[in-house]
Amino acid sequence: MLKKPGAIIFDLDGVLTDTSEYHYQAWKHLADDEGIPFTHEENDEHLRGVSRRESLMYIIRGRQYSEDQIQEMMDRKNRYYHDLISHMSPNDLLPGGRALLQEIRDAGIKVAIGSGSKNCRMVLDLLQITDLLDGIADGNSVVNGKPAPDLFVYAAGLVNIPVAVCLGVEDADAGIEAIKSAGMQALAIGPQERFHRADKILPTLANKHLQDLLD
Ligand code: B16
Ligand code: MG
Repeated sequence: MLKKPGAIIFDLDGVLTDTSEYHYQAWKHLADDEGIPFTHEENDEHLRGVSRRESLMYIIRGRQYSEDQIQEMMDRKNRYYHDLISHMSPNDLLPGGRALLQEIRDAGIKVAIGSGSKNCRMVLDLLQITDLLDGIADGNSVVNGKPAPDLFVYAAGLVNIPVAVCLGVEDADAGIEAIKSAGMQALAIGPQERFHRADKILPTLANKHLQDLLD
C-alpha cells in the first residue's frame, strides 16, 4: 500500500503512451543504414528510458565515429522518429488515461511529467493532455538523465511538492532508480522481473483508477 501523494509524476514513453515501439523502429532504421546489428530485445533491455545520446552510444559501442558523425546520427534518428509519431492522436493515449489524470487532479493531487525525451511536449500536444498537467520536466530540463534523480526532483520543484510526498510512475528500471534516488515512492509499470527497487509493480496502467495505483 502506498501513501496518498501530493503529486504524481508520470514518465511519458511506455507509461502514458507507447512510443517505445517508435523509438525502436527509428533506431533500427539508423542501425540498418549503418550496417550495425540491433534487435528488439536489446532495445527493451538496454534503451528503455535511456537518453538519445546514451542510446546511440549503446548501438555503436566499440565502433569509431567523430562527434560530428554522432550528432548527425542522433539528428537522423530523430527525423525517423518524427515521421513515425507525426500521425499520433488522442487515440494513442493509454486507455483510460485522460480519466485517470482528471481523477487525480479532482483528488487535489498535482500531476506532472518526468520524461527523458526532448520530444515530450510535441507528444503531449499530439495526445492533447497538456491542459491536464501542472508541470512538465523533459529531456531539455536537466543535464543528467535517468537513472540520475534530477528529472524527478526538477518535476517536484515545478509543482512545489516535497520529494518525500511525490509518487513517480515508470516503465524503465533506470527510471525507477531515478525515482528512488530522488527520495520518492516508485510505482513500476511492466513485468516484475524488469524492476529492482520499485515499491509497487502493476503489469499495466490501462483503465486504472487512482485507488488501484495506491492499494
Ligand atoms: P528523445 P521517457 C525516453 O522517454 C524514452 O523511453 C527513450 O527510449 C528515449 O531514448 C529517450 O526518452 C530520449 O528520447 O530522443 O525523444 O529525446 O520514457 O523518459 O518518457
Ligand atoms: Mg519510459
